[in-house]
Amino acid sequence: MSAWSVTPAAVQPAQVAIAGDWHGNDMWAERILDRLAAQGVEVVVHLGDWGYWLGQTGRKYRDRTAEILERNGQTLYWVDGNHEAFSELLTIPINVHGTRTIRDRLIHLPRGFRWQWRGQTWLALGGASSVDRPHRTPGKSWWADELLSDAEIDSAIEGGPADVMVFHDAPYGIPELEDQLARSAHHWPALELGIALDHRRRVRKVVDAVRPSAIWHGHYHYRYADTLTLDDGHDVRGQRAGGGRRGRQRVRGGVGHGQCVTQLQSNQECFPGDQLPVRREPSRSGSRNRRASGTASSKVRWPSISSAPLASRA
Ligand SMILES: [Mn+2]
Repeated sequence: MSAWSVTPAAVQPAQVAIAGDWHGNDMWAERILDRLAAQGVEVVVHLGDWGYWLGQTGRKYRDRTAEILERNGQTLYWVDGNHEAFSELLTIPINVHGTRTIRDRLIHLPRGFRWQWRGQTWLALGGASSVDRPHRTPGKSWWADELLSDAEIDSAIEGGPADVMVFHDAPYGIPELEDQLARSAHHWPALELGIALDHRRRVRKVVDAVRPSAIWHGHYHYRYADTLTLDDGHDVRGQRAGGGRRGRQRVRGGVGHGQCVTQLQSNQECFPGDQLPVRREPSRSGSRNRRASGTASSKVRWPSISSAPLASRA
């Protein structure tokens, strides 16, 4: 049995899986976690809409997930999505490490939580808007807390630069995603689309300030990889995680010594060789950056994960 911790920094995995949007489906959870276990993956970062629900349904899902994690020797760290029961989740106290222990091996990463994996700073930032809000009941299936607050955004920015960000929502301006959203816009009320757009712009504000090289997000149930170029030319590459009906999608990723290589895999589909480069600040990069570039054949074995990272290429 591997060690686990309520704080991801205490675990330094050679490989991590990134997943998203299980929506409380314990069959998806088990299938994905078992597959990852077979690949030796012990740490999963989940991008939200993991499925913290009210009542017995929610409790059973949490118990079941914890059982699988224990059996497999895995730990799951998750950021909140929009479909989580915030009225209950937020009452769980934050521990001294800054996380919430939902169950053993099942750890919630609050908005703005940061940690270090192998020299890279990761930043978690949950939240998103529900475009189907008119069909939901406040306090039972919808919570105003789903949206990032000004304070959360300010706090995330004040933390300074990060190398990798994990969101539930996506930053505004990723061309492939915005195109896809425009194609599906007719499904949703204009008011809700406006709120969603505003929320992506708020997430983008964080990305502009934090300048990660790579991001992963969930929420949209749309799988892609694209590059977001910030105003100053800084590139951010990313994809969303598998989810919804695509719950079996996995993306493998890992963090190596000063570099991060990911393989994105969906069933038999594979996006090989995607790289998460190290931070490109001149003061710290130097030889490490050069070594990182182009070494898809890392000595570290990269697992597959279910979401997509965005990594920048210089
Ligand atoms: Mn969502």
